[in-house]
Amino acid sequence: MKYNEGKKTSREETRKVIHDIRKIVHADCDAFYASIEQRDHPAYRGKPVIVGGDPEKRGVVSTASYEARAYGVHSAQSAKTARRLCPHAIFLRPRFEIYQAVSREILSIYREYTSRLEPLSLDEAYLDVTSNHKDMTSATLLARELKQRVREQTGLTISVGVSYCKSLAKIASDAHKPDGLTVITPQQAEHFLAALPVSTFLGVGKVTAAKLEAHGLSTGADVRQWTQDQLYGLLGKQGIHLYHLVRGEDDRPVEPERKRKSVGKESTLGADIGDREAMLGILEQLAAQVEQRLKEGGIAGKTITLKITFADFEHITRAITLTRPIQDAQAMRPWLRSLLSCLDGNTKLVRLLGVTVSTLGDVDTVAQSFLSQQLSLWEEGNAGAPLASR
Ligand code: TTP
Ligand code: MG
Repeated sequence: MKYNEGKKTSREETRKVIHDIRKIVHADCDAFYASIEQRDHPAYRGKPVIVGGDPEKRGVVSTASYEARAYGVHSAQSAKTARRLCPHAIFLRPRFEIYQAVSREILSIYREYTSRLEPLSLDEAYLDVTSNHKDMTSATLLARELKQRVREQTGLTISVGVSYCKSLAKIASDAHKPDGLTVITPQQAEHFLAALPVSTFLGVGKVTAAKLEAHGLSTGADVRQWTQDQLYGLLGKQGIHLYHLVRGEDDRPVEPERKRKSVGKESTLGADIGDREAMLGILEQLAAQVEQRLKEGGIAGKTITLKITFADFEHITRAITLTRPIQDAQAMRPWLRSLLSCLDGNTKLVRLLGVTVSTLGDVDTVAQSFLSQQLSLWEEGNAGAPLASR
């Protein structure tokens, strides 16, 4: 008997099954930097707040509170224009470290629900909650709970979209900002997509939108009138993507962050240094930050790379691959000390240091492979071997 005989599984059928089973959430913080500033400075609440560069020095707006947006202020606008539009706004420089810390806090709330989590930026992420750690069958209730948890723990509001694919979940989270919760079911998708302007669709920037509009295609419904061949003729491969997107067909999986290849942290030192112990102290701080990010991602790595940039901007990297993956900064310490010995006999001052961990694996997988006696898989490394230059 031939494989699949009598059981045709076309691409269309596969898609339909995916529609039926996937539950994708897209979560996006509202006016992220500005909301954090309003949270931390009660006097700014309810007022127009603009976070970004200096209006006197050709600065650019990073973001604006919704109160400032009412005056036409928006991201990527020149700060000077923003000040003209809203002269009484409170202008603030960004505090990136605070925003990063809040982002980590929010991601760890999301991680309580699913490990299939794909952060897109500091304030935006996809979650595949088809199956989830809380065994919740309603993605809508899950989304409501997420919003509540984020608000209680961080004092911020998020807008959440729920659907069966990434592009619709993202469109949904944008539909009722701020503090929105929008669900688009497979049945509602066609109606929802029909009314959308073409510029809403993934990959349609200003140039493509202008091309489409020149042919009378301004909405999803208009684009649906065209065949694949016609759209291909106009936009090439992108036309094929658009053909599927306007039909709500998007199979892209949520790519968990553990698929990343490395986790690293580097720091340009306040002053160039030559003292080995001082360097080790800085490397330990960097390793602690790497440890935190590895732990957040539930990953560990076998290769440790040290990066050094000298005062004359020459830079070198030295790496070592261990037999087992590690996650703890403390465990990295002796290896970092050993890697630093590449400086023996070198008198040049150092201006930048970095630590990267790569050859990553899932901590669960690592644990399981130990349990199932498959240690040999991890024994291919060359711990103790001469340092490899890269
Ligand atoms: P966004 O999510 O695009 O914007 P936002 O969170 O400020 O507002 P909302 O989602 O409610 O529309 O970006 C997240 C943060 O990224 C934003 O707070 C500041 C930063 N950012 C920039 O620095 N420059 C930019 O051009 C954009 C778009 C964002
Ligand atoms: Mg946002």
